[in-house]
Amino acid sequence: MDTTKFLTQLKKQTPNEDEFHQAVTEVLESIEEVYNQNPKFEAHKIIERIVMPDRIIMFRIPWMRDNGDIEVNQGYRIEFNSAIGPYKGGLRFHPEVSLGTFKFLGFEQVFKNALTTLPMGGGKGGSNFDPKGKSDNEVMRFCQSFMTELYRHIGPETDVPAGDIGVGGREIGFLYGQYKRIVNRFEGVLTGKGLEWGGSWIRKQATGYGTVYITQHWLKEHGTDFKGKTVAISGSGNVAIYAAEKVMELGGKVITMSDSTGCIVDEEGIDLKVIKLIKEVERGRIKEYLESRYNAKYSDERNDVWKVKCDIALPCATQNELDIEAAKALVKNGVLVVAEGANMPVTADAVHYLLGQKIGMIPGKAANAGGVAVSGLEMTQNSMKFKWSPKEVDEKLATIMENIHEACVKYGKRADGYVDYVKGANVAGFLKVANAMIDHGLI
Ligand code: NDP
Ligand code: 2IT
Repeated sequence: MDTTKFLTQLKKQTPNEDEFHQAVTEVLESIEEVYNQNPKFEAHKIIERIVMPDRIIMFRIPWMRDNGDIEVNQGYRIEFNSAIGPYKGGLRFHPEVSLGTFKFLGFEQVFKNALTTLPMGGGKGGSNFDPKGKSDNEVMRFCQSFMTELYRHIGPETDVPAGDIGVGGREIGFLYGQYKRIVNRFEGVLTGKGLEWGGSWIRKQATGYGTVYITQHWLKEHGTDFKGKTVAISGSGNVAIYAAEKVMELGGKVITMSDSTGCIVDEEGIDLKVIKLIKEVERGRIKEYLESRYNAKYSDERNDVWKVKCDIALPCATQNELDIEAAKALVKNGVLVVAEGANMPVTADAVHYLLGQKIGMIPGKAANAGGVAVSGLEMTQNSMKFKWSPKEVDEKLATIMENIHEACVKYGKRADGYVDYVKGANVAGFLKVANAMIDHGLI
């Protein structure tokens, strides 16, 4: 495979999709060796096929503001690859998304879902709708309009969406209600559902917990653990909050968190009760933390989270939030490991730099796979019409994260003993999906 030539061609065919190109480049660089060792991949044109979604659905979402004004947003669902199971992946509501954003997220999801060992293909979707500043009723009307189009494309055995940025329990509730109303069936078409109506225990916590579980394995391999470690976390949403919770449970100290407007540093250790109140209940801004914790500091530069001295960095906000400058600052301050709670939060040059410095670098498709893994377990429970206990789900999540860690080590270990988790995750995910595609013939 001539990677450079292939990428040049891809960029020509899919202009203005930088994030997608970034995600594809990383995978191609990682798998080049294994691809060239197995001529069957080239013979079956696996690369050409795997970078092209099965289908892209784009639709109009008209909805009405409380004051009667009409708004129109763009909706997307990328059904990327179903070689190993129904399309599965979250919905993102954020004003800055584009087709390229959803293609990058859908592409990543294909390999991530393969790593979980559960039968899930990859998909992603959402809208440029911004839930911030909207009333509950406006969010409900938007979700109902979104689902009125999306319902015809999804189903428990076809495509199972979930949450992502801007889509949490409230949105999943409104989306589910509208789906059920249209199809007149109570079925597991979405994950992240409420605990009283088909949701799984631990789904809310799963991504953050999983990120910490896999980091725990990295630390163990290096003869240490979370006890007494200082941790920098970006974001203060679903992933960040539950990553922080698990770090604290394991004896680590989280000293910084952020949102899109700024970051806080609390050297005494973040008080998570305050963060949960501001973010989960009041839907407020991170700056409000200072009203309860007078010794904390605030900066309106959100990426200042990477300037603190820490042992472990968990970027849990959004893509490309940790750049080369931030990576250099972290290394200078003695960071041991960076684990991506978010999808692709570390820029490509920063990833290369961290790998070059032999810092632990656990990529999102491994580190944040716990969320979709428990979504897979939610699907299983829905099919069985049964519910496991929180302990059972948490144990299964821990085992899945341990297996993902093992897969990364298996395929990422270099001759000098350093484990390139980026390569390991990409190769392990790719082999599973590529082999399934070959088994299915030319489709
Ligand atoms: P939330 O919406 O709950 O939280 C997102 C957090 O990131 C908020 O603090 C938000 O700040 C911040 N953020 C969002 N967009 C930006 C931006 N453009 N610049 C700076 N900060 C931003 O989302 P999640 O916690 O669910 O998702 C966080 C990341 O984790 C995403 O990359 C997502 O794809 C990934 N992920 C999520 C999973 C899940 O189960 N939820 C599973 C696997 C990965 P503000 O409130 O100011 O916007
Ligand atoms: O990026 C992700 O893995 C998610 N947003 C979760 C997807 C899911 O289907 O639970």
